Amino acid sequence: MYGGIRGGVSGMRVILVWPAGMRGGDWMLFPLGYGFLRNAVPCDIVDSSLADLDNDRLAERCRGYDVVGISVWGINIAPVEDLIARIRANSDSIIIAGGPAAGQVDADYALVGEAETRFAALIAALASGDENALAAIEGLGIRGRVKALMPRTHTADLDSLGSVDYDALKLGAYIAHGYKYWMYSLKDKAPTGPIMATRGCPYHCNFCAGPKLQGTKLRKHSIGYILDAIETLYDKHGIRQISFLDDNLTLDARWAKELCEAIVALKQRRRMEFVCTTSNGVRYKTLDKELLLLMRRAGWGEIVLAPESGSLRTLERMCKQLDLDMISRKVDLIHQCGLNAVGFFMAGYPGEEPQDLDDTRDYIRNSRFDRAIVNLFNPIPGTPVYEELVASGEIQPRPVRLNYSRVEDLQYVTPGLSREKLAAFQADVEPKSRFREMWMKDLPAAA
Ligand code: B12
Ligand code: SF4
Repeated sequence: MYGGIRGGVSGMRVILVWPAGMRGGDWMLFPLGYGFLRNAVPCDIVDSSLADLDNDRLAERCRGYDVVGISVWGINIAPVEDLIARIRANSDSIIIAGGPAAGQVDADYALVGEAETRFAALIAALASGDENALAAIEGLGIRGRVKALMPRTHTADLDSLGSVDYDALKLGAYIAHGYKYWMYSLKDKAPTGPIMATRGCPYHCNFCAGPKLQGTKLRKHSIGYILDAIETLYDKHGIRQISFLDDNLTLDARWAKELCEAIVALKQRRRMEFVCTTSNGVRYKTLDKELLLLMRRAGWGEIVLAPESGSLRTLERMCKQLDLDMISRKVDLIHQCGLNAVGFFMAGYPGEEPQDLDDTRDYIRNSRFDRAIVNLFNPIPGTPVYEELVASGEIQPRPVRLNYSRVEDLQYVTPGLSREKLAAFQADVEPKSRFREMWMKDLPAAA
């Protein structure tokens, strides 16, 4: 286990709640970020979806704490607003919002983006009542006074943030509640354990908040740290699917090869059997035959790529910086290495017209992806495209529920299209998006 920064004993009683909205019909989000925050500040953690607490009972549960921390994503803004009102009606706890959409709710303080060090500094400043220390916290939002901003500095040494204590986060309870997915081409899903091995992304896709939240420099945990987490998940929690949550695990190909080699060696030495996934996708450019074969040997069964569109016009506006022909060649290479290829696509990007949707549909049909996953565009606060749409008056900067699959939930529909056209596109493309039912267990054994 790796230690972690400690905010010291502040005397503050702190609770982190994982509020409503982090669980849907067939999915649930695991509070990995809380695993790091609790290394920085001693605190209790309560997940409303595990404990089956409605907002009234959750607010009651927070009573007696000096500080209540709440994670806000675009998907749970309304329930968080409701929770904040109930906590305020019940107690005078200080409410701190964190997470990607923290700036969108009416908390006392807000920290958007990576927060371990700033959270420890905030609790210390609140405990001491030192206004100067409060003012020195980068990007801190203060209710009615200062808007929360994305941090520009990020922790360079990720290992210094400490190991995630999966026991304390009750990983077993998540698995019992069905937390076991995000591998698209595997039929029988194994118990899943999440790891974030790197943070940061140097690309600037206009629709994505990743680089803003975690910076544009790729930072990596040490390979020893990652193996340690894998062994803990395997031995203590019976995990057989290691789910890398990274934005871009393979961006530094040399390091990714070393990581795969280390996983292969670990598996051989300890006779372990597990699969690995990178379900958020990887950039195609650094994938070569050597890396893909190593990934296959380490336990990958599929590689997810994100072309996003078959329209060159749209790709340009997205600032995706990708070459569709090269993606097609990479898909072939992925297959040659005995892996499935999954593609992420998006429809309804600002400025799109029916021709762009046709281009995307044709690209998907002509591609050799084993499966295509099509989402609808919905603007995410904090991203360049969101700011552009607000500036042009096309959307109002008000909290909305992020949803990428239901046309009726879209905050924005580009003028060249309509909800009907997007629904027709979904109906046309989605049912045909599994081209090859080539499931993991049918793959040839790794070389
Ligand atoms: C992994 C991931 C997922 C995983 C989640 C796995 C899990 N945890 O169970 C999966 C794939 C399931 C997922 C799903 C979705 N995701 Co996602 N996801 C990410 C990703 C890549 C990393 C998040 C993560 O786990 N980070 C690791 C931990 C350590 O960091 P963290 O959770 O962010 O927590 C840190 C800070 O945010 C902060 N913090 C968080 N909470 C709190 C609370 C307090 C009180 C404090 C002080 C601080 C704090 O401190 C933590 C430590 O630094 C981010 C992009 C990114 N690079 O951040 C997108 C991201 C968070 N996802 C995003 C979105 C939109 C989604 C979806 C809604 C997309 C969809 N297709 O529907 C879904 C939601 C589920 C659903 N089906 O509806 C957006 C969020 C934008 C927004 N404003 O809300 C992001 C930013 C990507 C993007 N497109 O820009 N996602
Ligand atoms: S979509 Fe992927 S590559 Fe583009 S900025 Fe976000 S994390 Fe980086």
